[in-house]
Amino acid sequence: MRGTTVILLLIEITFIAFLTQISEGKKFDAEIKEENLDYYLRNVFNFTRSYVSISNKEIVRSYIQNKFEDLKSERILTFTQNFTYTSGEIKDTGKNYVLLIKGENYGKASDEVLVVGAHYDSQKNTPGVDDNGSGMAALLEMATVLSKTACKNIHTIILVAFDYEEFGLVGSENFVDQWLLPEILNKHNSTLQVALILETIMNYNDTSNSQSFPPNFNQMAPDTYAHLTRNDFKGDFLTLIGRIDDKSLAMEIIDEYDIDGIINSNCLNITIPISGKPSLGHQNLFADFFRSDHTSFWLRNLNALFITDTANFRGIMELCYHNTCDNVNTMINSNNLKFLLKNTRALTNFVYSKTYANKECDGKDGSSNSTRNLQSTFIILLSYFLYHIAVGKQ
Ligand SMILES: *[C@@H]1O[C@H](CO)[C@@H](O)[C@H](O)[C@H]1NC(C)=O
Ligand SMILES: *[C@@H]1O[C@H](CO)[C@@H](O)[C@H](O)[C@H]1NC(C)=O
Ligand SMILES: *[C@@H]1O[C@H](CO)[C@@H](O)[C@H](O)[C@H]1NC(C)=O
Ligand SMILES: *[C@@H]1O[C@H](CO)[C@@H](O)[C@H](O)[C@H]1NC(C)=O
Ligand SMILES: *[C@@H]1O[C@H](CO)[C@@H](O)[C@H](O)[C@H]1NC(C)=O
Ligand SMILES: CC(=O)N[C@H]1CO[C@H](CO)[C@@H](O)[C@@H]1O
Ligand SMILES: CC(=O)N[C@H]1CO[C@H](CO)[C@@H](O)[C@@H]1O
Repeated sequence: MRGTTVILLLIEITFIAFLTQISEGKKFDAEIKEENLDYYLRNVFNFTRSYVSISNKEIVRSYIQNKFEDLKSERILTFTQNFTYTSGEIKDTGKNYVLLIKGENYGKASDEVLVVGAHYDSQKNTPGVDDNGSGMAALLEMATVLSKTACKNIHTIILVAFDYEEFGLVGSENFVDQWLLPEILNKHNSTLQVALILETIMNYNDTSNSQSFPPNFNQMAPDTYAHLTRNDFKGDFLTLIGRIDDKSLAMEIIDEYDIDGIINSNCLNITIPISGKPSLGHQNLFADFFRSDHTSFWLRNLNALFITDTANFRGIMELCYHNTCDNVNTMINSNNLKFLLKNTRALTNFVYSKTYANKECDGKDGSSNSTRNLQSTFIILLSYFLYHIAVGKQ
């Protein structure tokens, strides 16, 4: 009798522990919708937005600003960061748009801030649907679901739409030096976990040999090169490029990437053999790995990952990169939308897992808190009931 009782009790405890475990942590898979991403690409990031077409740029700016303003609340702040861009005779005011979701630790040294950034400007002659409308679409969708969830984050999340990436990474440099460091990290003594930089993230191509690579790539990233060889050089993966310091974070994103039923794509890490601040020599040697806003973080020894579909090294973008055909007709198709959807979900789930206390807010959203509690209560009652029947029988 003793033996059976103990075994039953153990089974019960394991069962409850298991249930608690699987329902821990929120996934935003249901809230992140393909149609929203599609909408942003078709209606917002569908035309040239560089300084030579300033009126278009203003349309996109006011769209982002309004979107962020709509999400504002007691715990969600918005900022517009203005900076001066000069180059030859061009003098323009650049604008970064920031949405800050305060964590419980906001303003304290224990805050481990997480940044997600994408640039909203485009090159001069391109509608820039993939470059980098896709990153912006993901950012806006992420902003919406993270702002609307009733789950309170412990650590602060900062989402930023950068200006002037296309002309020297000026927007992100200003963001880090004039805002992130003085106004947040140094002021509060808080730390940065990582900045995720969403570049071109929607071009999917599962045709053999659609993936190309920069010169000497097989020496620079032998693991990735071996994977490409095995995979027939298909352009069917998302790439996370980081330094040695960023690698463990990349591996955590790869864990989140395991979402079935959307599209058969992979997520690969490329680790550049650099630790700390990259030297000028490193920047020349690995030039292709320094082509976006993450560079502004690495140069200040802050963790960042460059997240990309590899842009001009894949399929149709070999032709369309920074060109007129990076447009709605070429870039928006079912596979690309599904790829963007999967990428957005995996990255949002990662952001959540790094900033939320999963135990406090679980289930699908805040409202299912009580449902979850009811479920647990029911399971505990059922267990006791079974236990007593078992004991009674002995
Ligand atoms: C972009 O979308 C807007 C809003 O739907 C539309 O008015 C405009 O014609 C589109 N522009 C291009 C170049 O397709
Ligand atoms: C940036 O400029 C806008 C006007 O374009 C202004 O409303 C805003 O207050 C400025 N932001 C800062 C921080 O100065
Ligand atoms: C930040 O840390 C420094 C050095 O440890 C300390 O002198 C300073 O008072 C701290 N500031 C805040 C706001 O906690
Ligand atoms: C895939 O890549 C191939 C080879 O580069 C290209 O010809 C084809 O158009 C691409 N397919 C799509 C759907 O972009
Ligand atoms: C969920 O329940 C916990 C504890 O009962 C509570 O502190 C928390 O605020 C609830 N979350 C939501 C979103 O209602
Ligand atoms: C991934 C990628 O190619 N991003 C591009 C965004 O735009 C800048 C400026 O033109 C390019 O240098 C980046 O390569
Ligand atoms: C493609 C690639 O480089 N993958 C590497 C990612 O990191 C893991 C863990 O260190 C390596 O085992 C992979 O080879």
